[in-house]
Amino acid sequence: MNFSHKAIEKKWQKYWAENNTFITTNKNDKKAYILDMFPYPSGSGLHVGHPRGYTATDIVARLRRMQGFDVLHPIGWDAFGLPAEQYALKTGNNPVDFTKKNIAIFKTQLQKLGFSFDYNKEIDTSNPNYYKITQWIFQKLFERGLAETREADVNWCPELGTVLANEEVLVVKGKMVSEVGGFEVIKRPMKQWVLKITNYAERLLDGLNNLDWPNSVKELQKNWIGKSKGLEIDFKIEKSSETLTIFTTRADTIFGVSYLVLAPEHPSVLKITTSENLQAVKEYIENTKTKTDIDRQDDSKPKTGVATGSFAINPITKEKIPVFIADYVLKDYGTSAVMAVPAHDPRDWDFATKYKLPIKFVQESPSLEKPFVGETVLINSDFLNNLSPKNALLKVTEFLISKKLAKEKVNYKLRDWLFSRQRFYGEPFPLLFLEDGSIALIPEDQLPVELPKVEYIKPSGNGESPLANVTDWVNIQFQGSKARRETNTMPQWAGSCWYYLAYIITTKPNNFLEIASDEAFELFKKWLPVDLYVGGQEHAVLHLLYARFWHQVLFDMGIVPYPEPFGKLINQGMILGENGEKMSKSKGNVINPDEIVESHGADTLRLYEMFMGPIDAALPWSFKGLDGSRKWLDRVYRLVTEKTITNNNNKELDFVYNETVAKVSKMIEDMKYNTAISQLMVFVNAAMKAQEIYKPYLEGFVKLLSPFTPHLAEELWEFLGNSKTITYETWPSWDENKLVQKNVTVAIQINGKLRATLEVLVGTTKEELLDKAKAEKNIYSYLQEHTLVKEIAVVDKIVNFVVK
Ligand code: ANZ
Repeated sequence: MNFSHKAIEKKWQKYWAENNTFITTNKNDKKAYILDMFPYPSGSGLHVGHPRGYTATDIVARLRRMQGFDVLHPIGWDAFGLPAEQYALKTGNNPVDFTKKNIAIFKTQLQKLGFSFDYNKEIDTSNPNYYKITQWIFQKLFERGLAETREADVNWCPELGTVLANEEVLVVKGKMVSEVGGFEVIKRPMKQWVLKITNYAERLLDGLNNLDWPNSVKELQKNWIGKSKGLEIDFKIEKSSETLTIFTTRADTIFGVSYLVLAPEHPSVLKITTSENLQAVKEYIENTKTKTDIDRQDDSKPKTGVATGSFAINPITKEKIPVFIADYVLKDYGTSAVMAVPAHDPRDWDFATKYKLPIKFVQESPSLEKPFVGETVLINSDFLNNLSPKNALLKVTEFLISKKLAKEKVNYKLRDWLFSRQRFYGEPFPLLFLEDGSIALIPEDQLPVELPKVEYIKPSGNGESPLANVTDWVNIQFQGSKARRETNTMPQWAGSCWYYLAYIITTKPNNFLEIASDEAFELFKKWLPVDLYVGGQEHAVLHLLYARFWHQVLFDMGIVPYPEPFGKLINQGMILGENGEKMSKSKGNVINPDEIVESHGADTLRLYEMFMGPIDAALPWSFKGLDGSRKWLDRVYRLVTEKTITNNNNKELDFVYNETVAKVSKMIEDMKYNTAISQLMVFVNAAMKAQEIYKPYLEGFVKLLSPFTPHLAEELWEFLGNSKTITYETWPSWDENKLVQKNVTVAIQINGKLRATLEVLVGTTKEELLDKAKAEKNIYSYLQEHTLVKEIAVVDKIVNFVVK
């Protein structure tokens, strides 16, 4: 008989909820903090990609409980966000209600999948109790000088009268236009909050060394931080008091410099531009405003620029070289000034060939027709000749520094974090702008600063947040003076920067201990760092870097005891459509998990997604595979409920059982779930063939199965005569001795008379013994000549054929 997944799943979900089965315990020395990247509760609900990561963590959480660990396995909602706001703007609704509805749908979906989350720890980043602490942390960042307002460039669309996020801007023919309407978008400075994450660049880099993360993610963070060691070298401008400081990592090429080039935004540009060149320079500067940095760095596009009319003096060769401006030099990197060496830098080569500037090779090069980037020795470089680039760099660095013409400099690609959004649906900033221009923090006992409860939100129309419309919220009296609130809100990243800490101090849903209390500190000491963190690769830099940054600040404040939040990280691979393409509504290849839970059951979905292949690989969905998983579970059900169970071990399954326990235990540790399931299948095949099954082996098998398909496992556990949940049963152990496969001699008899012997592995099954015996030369011919009436096999002992 097959089992009814609907009945079983409903029964056990109810049991778990009523018995609070997965409540976080605090009674063991060993702990496991198993964390999923919490979802954004979007209107479209859960997709089949979610359960892949969630099942992967659930398996470890369930294993750890059975191993006697205290387990923290929580879930919550990354609930502020643009889609809810956009939906609200479109429909004239309030995003708060919409988000609540979505959360309810998501939660039901998760519960139907049988994840062992402790729902007492449920959090919602848009809950005022939650963002009270987000705001408190922001105030601490402010007090520590890590948050400040700055004129920062935003994407301003004059036609729409609003600021746009980068994601809302397209680049068409090298110009920025709004995604909506295709109107021109320019960069415009606006007062914004920035968080000084760059102060932590070195520590964010350093900390990576001790993390058990995929190398690809570490590399992405390293590149994002982008540490670069080089020199700042001063070049004097001819007939002027101006000096231009450039940043270079290749000071060894200084004999090959043929011009200097500044970003159009460099502050000295207009000071050094001659009157003849002023017009062209100004036009070029205007034109640059419509370009994105990505565009400026696109090396497939021809380089452009204009001369300033001024000349600089090479501090070593004393040569006179022209000074240009060009948009391939970025304003926010280094000193936004570059010494150009066309022979050995492809960008400078393109520029120099276009504008017919001299090209001087200073390294031995295979061709003079293209730039050379390599390790050959220096030439045409006076005291650097014949040195390797590395040694030349050491020598010229020493020389320039001793002459006070340069200083060593480390630059980072990492930029400070733009922390303002012109949005309604985010955390309000907990501060006020006073009349005298100063900033006052809202006193701690008056937090949170709640979002105003408005019926519906409308855009402000002037580039500010819709909150600017709510004038009686914005303009208030504060300590006898007129004050204005910040109308921008925090970005969605804010709430996810500390949610893994929130779970630890959650006393009941959306209720928290004071984050800076002794009690909280003790709990942080117990639970941190997160032992396993699973989520999508798309968070490799932003979320994972921002959260590490906040964590390091909280560490400096003595609020958390360890410097890094996430010990081990795994990125689950994407589930593609059956056709191998990314699932998307427009392609019509989206699989709805609710339907699968209906038709095949949650256990089947869980098992199938874990059996698909390695957890970090992108793999296509297959209904055939799904059916196969269900069929196997039916087989498991029959095995446990229909086979004869015995309390005497006839040793038949000794080897395969112990092998299965050993392998599955190890494979779960390594998150090799697909091979773990294969091994469970090996056991089932062997057990199906056995005459009867030793009960402890069957129970052990059900335990091994339970992290993967918990509902069915509970049902079978109960069938085997147990009255309590399997959740806290002891994980099976194995007997090393039984893993050594020993040979035994098995006698083969015909009509009771010894005719041959067989050397076989201990535990060789009856079927195999019979097959092997029949293939023995003597026996084979004997059986050919007679009629077989009966065959008997006893494992490890004897085979007897009765013939006529
Ligand atoms: C001379 C030179 C010769 C350079 C050569 C490279 C090769 P990273 O590793 O990224 O730090 N550079 C400096 N500031 C820049 C800016 N604001 N925008 C665009 N390019 C800039 O690279 C540093 C190199 O990038 C610097 O070294 C400089 O060009 C350029 F054969 O100086 B180099």
